Amino acid sequence: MAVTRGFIGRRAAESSRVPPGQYVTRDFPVLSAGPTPYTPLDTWDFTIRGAVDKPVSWSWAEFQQLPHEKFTVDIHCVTKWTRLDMAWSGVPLDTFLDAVPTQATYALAFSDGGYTTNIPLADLRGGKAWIVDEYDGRPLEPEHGGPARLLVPHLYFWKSAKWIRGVELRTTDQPGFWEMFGYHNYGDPWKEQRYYGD
Ligand SMILES: Nc1nc2c(c(=O)[nH]1)N[C@H]1C(S)=C(S)[C@@H](COP(=O)(O)O)O[C@H]1N2
Ligand SMILES: [Mo]
Repeated sequence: MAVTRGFIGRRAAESSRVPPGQYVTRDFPVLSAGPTPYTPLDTWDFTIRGAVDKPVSWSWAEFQQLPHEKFTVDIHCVTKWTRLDMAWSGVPLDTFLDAVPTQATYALAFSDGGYTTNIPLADLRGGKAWIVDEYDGRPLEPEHGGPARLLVPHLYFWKSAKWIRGVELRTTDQPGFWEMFGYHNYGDPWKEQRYYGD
């Protein structure tokens, strides 16, 4: 029964990667709170602002020239789907944050269309978060946040702001869009921090 054992072994290995209350899907659902914005690349920029001496922006061309990392991670959505081994390419947030001295400890990501989400600044540092512009070897599709989205795979997927345009650095925490509507302020999938009070 070597075949069965191998099959069960792979399933067991996979299930240890699936947080409580989640199921594995092979789909890539689209979840957007509003219409998909289409911002021309020649007007796109990415800005670090807020608790900084001076805001700093990168144009699309400048962003393209920054060293990109290819990486594969599991994604966990609060609506309970988990997708394993998603392959992305993007620029680590460290690249931007290292260029902008700050006393801030909180961040509020902001997007075209008005979506926001708050994340402790420490969770954007240390190679744990990226601005991604490629999924599965192709430019990120507009429905999934193209031209570029935030990716914070260790938190529920609502923290990965699509159509991102920048990060506001803050000395006080400011709840974002879903956080104001009752989602958990932090959103750790391994602790099932889905909603306020979890
Ligand atoms: N700008 C923006 N980013 C967003 C959202 C949104 O509505 N607008 N939805 C969030 C939620 S709730 C989820 S689950 C994921 C969904 O990403 P996907 O549509 O690529 O699957 O994006 C997150 N980022
Ligand atoms: Mo979501």
